[in-house]
Amino acid sequence: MYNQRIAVLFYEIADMLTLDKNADRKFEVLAYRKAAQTIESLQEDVADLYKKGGLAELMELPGIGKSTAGAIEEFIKTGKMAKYDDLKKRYPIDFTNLTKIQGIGAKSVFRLYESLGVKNVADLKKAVEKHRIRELEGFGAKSEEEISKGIAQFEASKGRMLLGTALPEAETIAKKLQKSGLVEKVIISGSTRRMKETVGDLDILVTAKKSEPVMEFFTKLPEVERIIVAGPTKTTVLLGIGLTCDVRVVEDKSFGAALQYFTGNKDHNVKLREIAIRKGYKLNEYGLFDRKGKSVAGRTEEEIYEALGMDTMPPEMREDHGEIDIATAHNLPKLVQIEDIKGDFHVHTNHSDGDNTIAEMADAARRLGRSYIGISDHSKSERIANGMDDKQFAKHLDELERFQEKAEGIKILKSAEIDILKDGSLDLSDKTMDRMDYTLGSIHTSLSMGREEMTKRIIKAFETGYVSIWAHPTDRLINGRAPINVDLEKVFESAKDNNVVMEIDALPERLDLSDENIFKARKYGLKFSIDTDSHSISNFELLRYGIGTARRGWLTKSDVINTLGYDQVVKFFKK
Ligand code: DGT
Ligand code: CA
Ligand code: CA
Ligand code: ZN
Repeated sequence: MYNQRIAVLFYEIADMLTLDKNADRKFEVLAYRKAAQTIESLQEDVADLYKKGGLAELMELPGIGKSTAGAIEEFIKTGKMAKYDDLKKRYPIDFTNLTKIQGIGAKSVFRLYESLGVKNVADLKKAVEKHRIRELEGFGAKSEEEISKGIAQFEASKGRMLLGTALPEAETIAKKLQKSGLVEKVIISGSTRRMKETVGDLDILVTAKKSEPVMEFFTKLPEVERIIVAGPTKTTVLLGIGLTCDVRVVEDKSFGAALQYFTGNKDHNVKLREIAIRKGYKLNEYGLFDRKGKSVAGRTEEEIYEALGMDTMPPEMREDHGEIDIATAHNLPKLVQIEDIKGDFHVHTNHSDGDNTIAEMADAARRLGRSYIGISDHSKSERIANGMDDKQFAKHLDELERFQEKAEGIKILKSAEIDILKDGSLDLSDKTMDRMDYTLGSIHTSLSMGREEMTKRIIKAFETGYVSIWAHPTDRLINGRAPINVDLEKVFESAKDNNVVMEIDALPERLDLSDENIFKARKYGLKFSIDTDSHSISNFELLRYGIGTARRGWLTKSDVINTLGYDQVVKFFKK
């Protein structure tokens, strides 16, 4: 899939354009950034769209204009983008990685380049170590420290890619293998199948009569940058998106065993193997064997788990968090599924920082089978997101009410994403909030506040009684920004007392609450909402990442309020 590679180039073009001091290229910068966002969140391969309808089809996408569509076409046809190459010659800087470091934006990259010659993360690290950054105007010791922390975080996360990038790529490759006619079964295993928020490498399993032609076909795919190890049963390549991918060809009679082996995380597998040994078996990726070496199971995963005396747990649970015990007791929970979801509580429109109108968002949600959405545009403190004040909200809510009356096939709930201010108060008046069906409370500013103060701030907001859902709770960005420092246990307790629902924001870079935190929050008996935080019509598709995360936290249908019908939801929030 080309999407991620194109998005990265567009982001860099935008960054490089900001550095052009001879001309005002603000609009061009915006155009490339917008286009990058669109391509990045697109679930369909842009090459497929292009094949379908050429440039015109590309220009149908939100934020894609003539020049960005042209650049996409050029990249699909030639694997190059002249505009990028030209700019790169002028600015030989590793923007992609430098801007991943917390505290560093495009502007500071340029300043660091001009004044200290910093071209990449290694240069930056040296500059920090020599304390060169604190001497720079506008930086100071504090930002040097922050950058130093950012570098450490960057290094710790290196090499792991967002599930939202890895999964569509894996699916594209799996689909192409399937279509080749050279394979029988194809399945994505490993952490991707477990829906882990980041993925170290892709693991694809296939069954085939002959393995050589499969590997030949696989290594020649346009997604592949170079071969790392080519073997008849296992081939490893580096993909153009910067992730490695293993393809293994297995025999049909071992398919289940291989799938089990390459799905469960290591600890889950180790435990399972111990249980097999206790039962007098041997378990490996080829099957489950008795003492004489005779195969007892192997064709399917279910066969293997059953022979070991347990039910088969969903892949998302296979992390050795106690799932083996409850599967043995035949007590597995029935996890929430995407089909259970009836609505979305976190949706932005062009009334704040979304791309689309209320009607367009409602229509897109309806087409995906949602029966209601809550429109939750930003409050005034979010100036960069065009947040609205009380007066503007009064008009906005009027408009939502008018829309509510005429909307067909979908119900609209009135809401807002309201900033929880530094002191724990909320960014809109009670009168404005009283008109809403429910509210989202979010932290967007003063993120580096100390633990105690932050905990108090959030609890104070909950105690106003005006926060229905705590949106993207820890405000982390995976591989980008650390979570806020907060005593979650205390906050969960307060949420329980004040009937605050915990959000699972489905955006792949957020997935917040995380699987781990959901696991903790669940023990307080809290309710959850799985929301897409959609800023454009294509974002609704990202729901599956929120579902995967919820399932990794073992949530069931009754834990999740989006599984309620519209009438039940209205009743729920009235309480
Ligand atoms: P990743 O790639 O770091 O995101 O995580 P995984 O879980 O995909 O790990 P990976 O690719 O190293 O291995 C794929 C699967 O193979 C993994 O889910 C569990 C299994 N596996 C890997 N190493 C071992 C091992 O040493 N023993 C056992 N029993 N299983 C292993
Ligand atoms: Ca893997
Ligand atoms: Ca692997
Ligand atoms: Zn937000």
